[in-house]
Amino acid sequence: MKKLLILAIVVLFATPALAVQTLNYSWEDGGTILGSYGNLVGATNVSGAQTGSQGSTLPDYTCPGAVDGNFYLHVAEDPHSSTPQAFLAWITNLNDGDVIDVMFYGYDITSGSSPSWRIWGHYSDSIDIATYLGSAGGNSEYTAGTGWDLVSHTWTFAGGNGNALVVEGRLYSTPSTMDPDHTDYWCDDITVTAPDHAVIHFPEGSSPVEVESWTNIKALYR
Ligand SMILES: [Ca+2]
Repeated sequence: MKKLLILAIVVLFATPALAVQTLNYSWEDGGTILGSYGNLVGATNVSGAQTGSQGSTLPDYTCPGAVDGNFYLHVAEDPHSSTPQAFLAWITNLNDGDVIDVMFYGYDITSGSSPSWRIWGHYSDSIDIATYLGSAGGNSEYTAGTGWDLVSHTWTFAGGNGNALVVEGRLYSTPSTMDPDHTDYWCDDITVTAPDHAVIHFPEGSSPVEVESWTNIKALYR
């Protein structure tokens, strides 16, 4: 009887190490974004050098091309107002205490000033990415202004009523409010690490079956 009790206690406390999955999306399949908030326009999948505007209506800076592979994402803020968000990834079926790590590259050549990217997040349910169930916070650091800069953040899930995390690429333009100013942004190469029981969703191109990502294939049969 005593042996059984000890065995029961051992089983109770021998929790296996939580298995995690890491998936990457690099916009190589022609996808754009999962959604957006605010004055975000012109979400397009691009390749090669791109010319854009940093606050003016004239093209005045250039992105040389993707940081990974051949394709990447373009978005713009037009007109400047508040802080637009591009929804770059969506992690569903999460539980409180789950750890989610996300990083992506944003293009920024203006150190210490706009335009700049930030990584942020908010909670949703696992059925509709458009549900907003409160801010999840993020990283207050901006892209560094040295070209393709990495932004990253680690969340410990505490979603309240929600069980999903929407990862936002936030756009910071100067001046912060003025019509009709326009700023172009580019990003690429997002990596998400989350527990195995979660489902990681990325944008999808027109032929998701060709993508080497189980997430996209699973999403077809959701
Ligand atoms: Ca890419």
